[in-house]
Amino acid sequence: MSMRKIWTFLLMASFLMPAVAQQVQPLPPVPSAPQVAWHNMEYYWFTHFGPNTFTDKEWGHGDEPEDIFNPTQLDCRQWARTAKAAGAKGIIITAKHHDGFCLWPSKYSTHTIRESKWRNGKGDILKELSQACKEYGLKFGVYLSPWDRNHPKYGTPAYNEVFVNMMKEIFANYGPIWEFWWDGANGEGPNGKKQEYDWPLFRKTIKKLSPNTVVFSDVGPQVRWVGNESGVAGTTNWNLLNISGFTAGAGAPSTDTLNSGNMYGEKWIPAECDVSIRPGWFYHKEEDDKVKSPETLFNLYLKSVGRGSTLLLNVPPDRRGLINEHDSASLIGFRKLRETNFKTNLFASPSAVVKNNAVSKRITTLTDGKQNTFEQLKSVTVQLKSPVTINTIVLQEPIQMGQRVIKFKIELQDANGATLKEINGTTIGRKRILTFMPVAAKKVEVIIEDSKAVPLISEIAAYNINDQLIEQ
Ligand code: FUL
Repeated sequence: MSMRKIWTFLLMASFLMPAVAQQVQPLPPVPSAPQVAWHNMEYYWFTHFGPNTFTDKEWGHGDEPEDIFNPTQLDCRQWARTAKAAGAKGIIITAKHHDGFCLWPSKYSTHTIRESKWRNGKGDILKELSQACKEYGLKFGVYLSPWDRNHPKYGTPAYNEVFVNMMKEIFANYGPIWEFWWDGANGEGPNGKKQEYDWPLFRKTIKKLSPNTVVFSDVGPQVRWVGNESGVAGTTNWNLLNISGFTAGAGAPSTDTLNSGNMYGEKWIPAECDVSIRPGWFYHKEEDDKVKSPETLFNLYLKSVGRGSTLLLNVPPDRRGLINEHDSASLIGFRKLRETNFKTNLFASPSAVVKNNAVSKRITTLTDGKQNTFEQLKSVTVQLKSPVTINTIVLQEPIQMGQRVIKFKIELQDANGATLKEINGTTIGRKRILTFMPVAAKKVEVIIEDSKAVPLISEIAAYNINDQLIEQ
């Protein structure tokens, strides 16, 4: 072959090669496989349950008599069934809140359900819920408060061992545990002392017991707090965080930093949005009429999952030990809103042609619904056969390759190429959902204006959701 022919061949080959950027190297830090799986869960439950449910408190003092805990019809299968029907992917239960009361018969405490009259001291909620989650195909997670207002050893080095032993007990008897939740709160114990938590020991313990569990605290190691309890991630949201010199609790980075992460953060520690369906974390009858509506929950979904985070929605069982009717009605409504409004990707329809502008080639990767197929591109154009009413655009990065996009722009144009709307954004991450007042667009262009490395996009989608769900 002559030199000229070789060049022609190479040039042809480069055009024919799939634009899927298989050769692109991941940009560290990247998420671990359990972290990718965690991101993909999107929405799951928190369940606050314990003596506070019966005393109407939010923070028990730790001196509540064990018999106060007495659900009349407890049924963890009803919780799991409701969570499943509501489209949640897992449940994290408060095995021990700040009052120290254990929802399992721990050997390392005398303030547990074993000491209560409930089921003659033979009940075990962690056992029942972990089994119910398995039955309904839900992931099971555990919240364990280091702060303990009951334990006599709290405030002494021996308490760190107690905490470690409790974790060992939980992993041994109720695993697999997909997420473990360390609350950073650190107040006074029964003797008026505060505890010096041995975080390195706690971390080492879980890593050894269950390396695939994702562990939450203000600073990870696998999942971080989003910096507020209202379920809202930053419009700029990096999955990266600098943690050197920081600890969970009072030693954590500022809430602003937790909310938006660090663009050049050293570790992949994404934000989780925790928020309650009610004003309080625990069930209080007087809040039955203050349960968040399906529309409010949908809006929270946009501000958490739609900003590259996950939604940890607290649904507290009532005094019967059941998910209350008020909550389940709202949760089913929330599911319906998600399903009906995100049913049809208008960019995937046969009437839309998606082109990577760099190679001017029609591509289907971006609308195949797969996070692991992606395109290397600076800009993409979607040409619609006839004008389509759009008020929502969804973008996704293949996060397994690292988070890259710093700034993007979307232009929606009419049949004459005139700009109808321009949307500017910063990060994309796992999923970015942008809503706006509807326009009838003929052409949509997404331009990646700045990125940390070669920009990669895995999915783009457009919807025309119910206008009333859009905040102005
Ligand atoms: C906080 C706790 O003090 C609240 O009671 C609740 O458990 C919330 C999720 O975390 O730190």
